[in-house]
Amino acid sequence: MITTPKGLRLHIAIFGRVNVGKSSFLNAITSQDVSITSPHPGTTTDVVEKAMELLPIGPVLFLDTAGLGDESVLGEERVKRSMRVFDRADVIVLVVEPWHWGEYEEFVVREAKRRNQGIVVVINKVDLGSPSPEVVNAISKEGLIAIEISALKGGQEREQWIARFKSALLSVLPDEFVSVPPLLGDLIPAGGLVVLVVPIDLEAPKGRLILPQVQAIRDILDSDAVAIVVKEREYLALFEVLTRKPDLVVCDSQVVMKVVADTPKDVKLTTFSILFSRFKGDLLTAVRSVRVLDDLQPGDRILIAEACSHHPIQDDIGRVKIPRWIRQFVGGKVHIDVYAGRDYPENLSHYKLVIHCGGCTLNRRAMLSRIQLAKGYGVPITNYGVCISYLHGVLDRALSPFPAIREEFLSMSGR
Ligand SMILES: Nc1nc2c(ncn2[C@@H]2O[C@H](COP(=O)(O)OP(=O)(O)OP(=O)(O)O)[C@@H](O)[C@H]2O)c(=O)[nH]1
Ligand SMILES: [Mg+2]
Repeated sequence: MITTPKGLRLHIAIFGRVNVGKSSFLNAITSQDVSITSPHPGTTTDVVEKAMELLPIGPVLFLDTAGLGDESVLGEERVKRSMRVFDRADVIVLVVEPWHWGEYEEFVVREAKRRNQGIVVVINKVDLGSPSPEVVNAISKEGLIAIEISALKGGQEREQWIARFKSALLSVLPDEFVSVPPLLGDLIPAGGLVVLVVPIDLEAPKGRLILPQVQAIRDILDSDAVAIVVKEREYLALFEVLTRKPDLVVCDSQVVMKVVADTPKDVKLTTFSILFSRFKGDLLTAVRSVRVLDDLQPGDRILIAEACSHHPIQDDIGRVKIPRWIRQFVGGKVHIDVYAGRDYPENLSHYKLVIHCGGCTLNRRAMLSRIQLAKGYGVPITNYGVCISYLHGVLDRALSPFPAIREEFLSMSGR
């Protein structure tokens, strides 16, 4: 049942000339025959609305409009109705054919820009031909994001272009439509006790804690709970002075094995990076993807992506430690590319797996967009924390605060 009021849904208006495949696009996305399609131009005559849950974005309302043809008269009632949709939309999807960009497209882009609406260009029917240089140039001149699709194709191809569409959509939609799950507040009772295990090693910045640790402390305080911060060396001794067991233990991924060993079995335990996988991204996707590590062959390529470009230190986690653990795990030589900062390869197709950092310096929208981009290439994407715990054989334990995801992990690994 759809209960979100229309006003809280992201309104996505689909514009395009007659017959470009607007309705076919909508039907493919919704996996339903929501809107009638036909080879005859002018099939959609009134605005067709379709509300749905478009994960990971949330509730959306698609508005499929009647296309304009060169013979359309701007004053026509049908055209007026389509134009009114502009005022209701948060984001515009402009569907075009690979060989046609003209006044109509310029008009839609101008109207959307005037209203500060995000635009995603969908170049449909690429099964009939690649986008012409005119179309490619016009899109790049306008600085627009475009994806190429074939709305009629099904199966994996459809799954992948839908992911690419979501990635593009995430990069243009207004911030208020990106809902952010709690960091850890929902995992603890009010008045609860959380222990944060924070190593102070060479990687720790001088005189302060790092962002995920600070955010965790703040979230614990906001939840009216108690935060205890301790290094891994003092962790075991802490239990001697605690009068009750903690409700949750969160540790740095790099000390997860020691912390697992030192923590009573019935205490929930996870890592900062796993918390961030949920907070900024998609923990379930990260957990499903990490299993790829089992099937890696020598010669396979992996991408390690780090959102910030901190100064790499000698024993850097992304550049040195994770690659070393992976090579030990795979028992052979895998190619590992490391990208840091704003750099993120446009083409991910030759990677078997992407391992992304927690993304504490990215906003959720950017992280989700990167995840969808990888899915768009059919490439599994996991996160540092999930990967490190998996490589050390303790992911099962580190998922204990997330029983549904842990169950899925256990069923996947047949353990
Ligand atoms: N070859 C090919 N044909 C497509 C594709 N997508 C849609 N079509 C065909 O294009 C025609 C028009 O599709 P519609 O989805 O009705 O297009 P529309 O933009 O909604 O058209 P109007 O509502 O008339 O403006 C239909 O015959 C579709 O089967 C595609 O990716 N490849
Ligand atoms: Mg239509």
